[in-house]
Amino acid sequence: MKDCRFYIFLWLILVGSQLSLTRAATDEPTNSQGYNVLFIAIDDLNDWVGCLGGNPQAITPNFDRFAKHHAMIMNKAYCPSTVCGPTRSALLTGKHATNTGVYGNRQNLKDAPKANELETLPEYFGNRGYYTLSRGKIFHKHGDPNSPGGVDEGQWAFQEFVKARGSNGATLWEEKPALAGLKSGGSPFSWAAVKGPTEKTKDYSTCVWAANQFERDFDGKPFFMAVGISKPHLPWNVPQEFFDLYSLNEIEAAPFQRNDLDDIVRKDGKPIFKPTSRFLLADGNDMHRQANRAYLACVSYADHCLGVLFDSLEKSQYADNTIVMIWGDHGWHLSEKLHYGKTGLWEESARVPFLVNVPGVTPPNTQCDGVINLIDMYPTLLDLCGLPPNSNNDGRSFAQLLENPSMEWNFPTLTTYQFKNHSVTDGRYRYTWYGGRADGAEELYDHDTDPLEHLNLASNPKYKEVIARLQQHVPTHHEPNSPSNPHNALKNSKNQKRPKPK
Ligand SMILES: [Ca+2]
Ligand SMILES: [Ca+2]
Repeated sequence: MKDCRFYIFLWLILVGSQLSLTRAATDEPTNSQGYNVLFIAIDDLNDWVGCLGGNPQAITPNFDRFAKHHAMIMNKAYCPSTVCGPTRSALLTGKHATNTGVYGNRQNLKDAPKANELETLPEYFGNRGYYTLSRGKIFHKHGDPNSPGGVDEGQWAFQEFVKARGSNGATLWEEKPALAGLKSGGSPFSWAAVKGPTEKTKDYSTCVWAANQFERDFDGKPFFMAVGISKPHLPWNVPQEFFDLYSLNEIEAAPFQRNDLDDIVRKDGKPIFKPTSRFLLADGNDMHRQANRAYLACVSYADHCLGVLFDSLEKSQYADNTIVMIWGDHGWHLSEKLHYGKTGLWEESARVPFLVNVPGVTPPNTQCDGVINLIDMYPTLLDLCGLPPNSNNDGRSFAQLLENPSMEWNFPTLTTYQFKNHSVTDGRYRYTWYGGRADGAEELYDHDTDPLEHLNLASNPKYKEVIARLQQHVPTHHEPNSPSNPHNALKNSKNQKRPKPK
């Protein structure tokens, strides 16, 4: 009898714990019971953050403190695409580029017939009882004469949208490698110390705005707040104090192999890639250390701004019922693969920083090696907040993984760059297929023996089965490119009419 009571007692505990874990998934969200969501995007941040371990020189006390006291770090988080526009379009619509045709920065999801009617993540929350608000870059910006200022930055997706503003002050000094080689596109490869003051700069102002929101209420509703941080996106112009954190003489530049691209070849044996113009500028001018320091200065600046937000949240009424997801939109190379920037399908481009706090669920100061994708955030947040699943979502909820970070989690994930180029990783191997760029050329890397992806194993017959297994995750459907906005972002947008979707 005693045994029987014990088992009933045990059963009650188990049922109780199950109920508490799934409570959020069944209750209607309210401000007192359900979760709020703080969704923080950091533009072009890689893993050069203290607690993420990508560069031990990084000085990021606020990230580190947040991780120590509140966050789980997802070590194997990947982006759906390795450039701003398509990765954000995918994670916000919940659909991969292969299903929407939004493959590049010039393609506004609102012009894409397969994307323009999808309910985006903030809209989904806003249409189901949440108060939604935003400041800073969440959606990619496009020229648009039909919206205030001629800029479509996704303001339509939020109930309250505040344009990011700020002033950097005068430039104090600038190290600018000759920009002549960079006219073909992308942001200027330049960096400068600016006068500030830091308190007037854009990201700081954005974080003060966000910090102030924790002192208000939202008409009795839970909130979904999206905050976009713009650094470390180029140009690397931040106040002098952040450059001063790093001594140029002591900076160790990231390692790279000069012949690293030689084993990535077409079927005729010719190399697919060559060093980028930014790499040649930094290399030719012996400026790798300067470039590394400038990026680190921007990371420390972003960390400083986020500290304001973390402090305010910690002290607020929302500290214990707000899910925080902090993510970078794609990785960034600093000389690895003879490349400065994004757009690769290598680990340095595809892997993103990802910190998450789900109060009562994620244990703080922990790390998880389960493979996830930013496109999984949409279904995961619905799951955690008890909203109905969206059948249009391509991603998979990883809510279970947050409860149990060491569970079996075997879901290889996809990163795409432009039409028909894909990379799949299962956390150990990375398989890449250039169906669009180089007639089906391939790469395979084994991270157990080669974490920096130096040795391309794709032509080694020993790995035939590994390749066949990962190939199953390469999409077979490729939606054609959606219409391109001829104006990369904002220039002359007043004269442009957005083409009506067919
Ligand atoms: Ca970006
Ligand atoms: Ca190589």
